[in-house]
Amino acid sequence: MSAAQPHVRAILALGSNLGERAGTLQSAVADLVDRPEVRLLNVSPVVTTKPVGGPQGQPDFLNMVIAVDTTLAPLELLAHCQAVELAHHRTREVRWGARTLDVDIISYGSVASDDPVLTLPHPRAAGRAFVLYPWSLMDPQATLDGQSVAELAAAAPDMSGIAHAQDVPQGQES
Ligand code: A4P
Ligand code: MG
Repeated sequence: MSAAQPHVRAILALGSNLGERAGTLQSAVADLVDRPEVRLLNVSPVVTTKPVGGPQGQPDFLNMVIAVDTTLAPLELLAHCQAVELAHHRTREVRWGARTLDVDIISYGSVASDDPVLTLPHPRAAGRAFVLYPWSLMDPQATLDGQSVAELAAAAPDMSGIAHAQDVPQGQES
């Protein structure tokens, strides 16, 4: 019998700017934790964010983060996130283009990796309020590479483009 896999805490970031954004995020969270190796620990509020990079004129995103406890290895967790993206009809025609669902691994325990297939922590997370701000709302004490996530969010260039999604009236989402 093999030894039990270690439990690791991972932070996952979800984004959507096409279709039924809020419903997509909600069902993606359910799908991400719909297996025994992934347990939901915490969920951030959903925030509305201006697109960072990518083609001009793409719609605003809804973004959120979750914390999970997992026994999946890093690449297994990546494959699982990508399978959930696919299940939500994600296509990858344009880098940073509009997408129904993007799921990124922001951190996996304290693992550091510069492998382009899975870079940990996520190489662009430390400068992105669309990840950092919802993360800081979920966990005000959170740190990323030893730095306060709340302070990183406040300093991120896209912080001014962030609003609380609860401010968007129900049914007026596009
Ligand atoms: N990859 C490497 N490291 C990771 C990681 N830590 N987590 C590789 C997930 N994937 C990782 O990703 C491309 C490749 O990155 C994968 O094959 C994986 O092996 P992708 O999801 O296929 O493509 P992408 O998301 O278009 O590209 P990329 O570079 O991951 O984009 P980002 O950096 O995720 O940015 N603006 C707002 N407001 N909200 C957003 O959510 N998202 C992006 C995407 C840009 N602007 C945004 C938002
Ligand atoms: Mg991605």
